[in-house]
Amino acid sequence: MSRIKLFMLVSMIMIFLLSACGTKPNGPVIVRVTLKDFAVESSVTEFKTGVPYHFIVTNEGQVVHEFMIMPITMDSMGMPGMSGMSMEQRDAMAFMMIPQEELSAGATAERDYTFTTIPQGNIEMVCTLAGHFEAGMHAPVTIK
Ligand SMILES: [Cu+2]
Repeated sequence: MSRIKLFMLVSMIMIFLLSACGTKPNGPVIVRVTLKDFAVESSVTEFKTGVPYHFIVTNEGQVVHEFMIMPITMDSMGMPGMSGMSMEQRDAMAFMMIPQEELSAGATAERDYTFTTIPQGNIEMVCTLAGHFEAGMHAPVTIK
């Protein structure tokens, strides 16, 4: 093999290896969530099971918030049926949560989460700190 051909072969292998490095598998889907006094807004509201999501949650409010994705059942008064529940019980129901310790005013917290099952019923992004849900901090999502 001539030097030129060897050089070309090596070059082609290098180019192949470099381009192979450039084609990374798709990363997680970015979900930007904004918490306000008192609302929850999300760039994604329709989720699919098996897809990795990267949640970037920012508290743009003046007070501390938390972030949870959980099933919500409303009672006959249109209030969330979790008034009798302890914080531990609510946490156990949640698919994912970012506690208030990480979401003081102005803070941003991040989590990776992949839905594995299609839940029954009404699923919402919520903040369940006292009075916040009732003030408007809940937004329905769908999981397919
Ligand atoms: Cu809140």
